Order: sequence, then C-alpha cells, then structure tokens
Amino acid sequence: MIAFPSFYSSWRHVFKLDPDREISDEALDRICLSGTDAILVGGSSGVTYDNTVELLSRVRRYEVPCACELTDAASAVPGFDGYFVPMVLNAPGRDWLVGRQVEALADYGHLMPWESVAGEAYLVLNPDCTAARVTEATTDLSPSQVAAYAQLADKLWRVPVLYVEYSGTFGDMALVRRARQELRQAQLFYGGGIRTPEQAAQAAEAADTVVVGNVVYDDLKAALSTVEAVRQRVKEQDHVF
Ligand code: 1GP
Repeated sequence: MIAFPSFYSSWRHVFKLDPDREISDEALDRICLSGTDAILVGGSSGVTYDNTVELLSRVRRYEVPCACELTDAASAVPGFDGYFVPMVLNAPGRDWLVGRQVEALADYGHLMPWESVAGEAYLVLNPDCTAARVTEATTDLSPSQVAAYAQLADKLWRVPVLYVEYSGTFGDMALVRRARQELRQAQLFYGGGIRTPEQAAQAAEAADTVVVGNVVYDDLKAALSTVEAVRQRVKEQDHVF
C-alpha cells in the first residue's frame, strides 16, 4: 500500500461510536483516553443531526481525532476532523453504491470540506448485520470475488479506503488478507466482532486499520484491551519489516 497523507492514514486502531446508543461520561472518558488513534462516529440506523452533534461535542472535550461516517446528508454535522462517505460495493442496486451520494451532493456538494473527505468502499460480509439488511448486500462472496471488488475499489476507482465490514461477528481473516493483497493505494479498514485482544491482534495483522464498535457498549474493559493489542501487533510487524 502506498500511503498518501490524509487525516486517517496513521490510524491503526479506531473506536466506532454510534450516536444512537447511550454511553456514560465515564465510559466515554476511558474510550477517549485509551490511546486509540481516533473516534469514528456513525451507525446504520437512528443517526440524526441532533444525536451526532451531541456525541461530537462530548468527544471534543478530548484531544483524540474524531471523524464522521456520512450515511445520510441529514446528519452531516460540521466540525469533525474528517468525513468518510460510504459506498457499498456489494449492494445489488445503485442506491447504496452511488444513488444516495449523488442526491446528497446535488444539494450539499458545494458545502463539502473536500480536503477532509474520503470515499469509503464497503464490502459488507456478515449477512445478519444491520448494514447488510438495510443495503440488501450480497454477502456470500468467494475469495476471487472479494479480490475482484478490492481491485475495483483500489485500481479502477482509486477509492482511498476499502472497509471490510463484518459488524457483529468476527470475520474470515483469510478473506480480509485476500482483499489486502490487491491493494496498491487504498487503506484497508476491518471491523466486526472484535471482543478480545487476540482478535484485535489478528485483525491488525490482516488489515491496516482495526475498527472496534459493539464491545464498547457491552464490555468496556474488553474494548479497552484491544487498543494495546493492536499497538503491540503493529510494533511487532514494524520490527519484522
Ligand atoms: C461496525 O465495523 C464496525 O461498523 C465494528 O464492528 O460493532 O462488531 O465491533 P463491531
């Protein structure tokens, strides 16, 4: 992967927080001071302008960078360090691939802070996650199909981020590695089902950036343990190469 400097290029570990879910001040404090590289704000349902503003303002008490995943123009809140615009590669219709994005840009394109916006090509691979249900993604992909999608994102379209999404379940790391093999310029994000330091380390080995979500809300201690696990694995890899 050739890394172009961007607001997210140094991120190895990220906590994804859902504006539609409750998080106490104490838990947020521990998350923001955990040593994670960034907080990513986004969710597959129930995200509004108001709950996004509220979460951003709470995270802004800390130094940790905070970015937003823009799934709906209605929740486009200014003031984040960066914005990702998801495009679901394996959704069957054009709606989640380009349709919604074009509609939103027609209205708000002139307001976009383009220097801190990155396209995010999603491959949604857990059929039971909300993102798969909402987008009706075709999730049972063979390794060669995954490789083809990765080529499409990286080489044909030159999207800067490929996000392999298994939200809710720990994914097939062989498939994640297969995707990574194809990338020349895109940064590979992996998210889904990370609940232990071991899983975090495996994901850090397979992907460039590890995203940890749900476990924040049901086992804070386990969530926090993933930060050091990723840090450690990255250090070992840097030592080897
Ligand atoms: C969700 O990829 C993220 O979009 C993280 O997944 O919530 O399963 O950790 P989990």
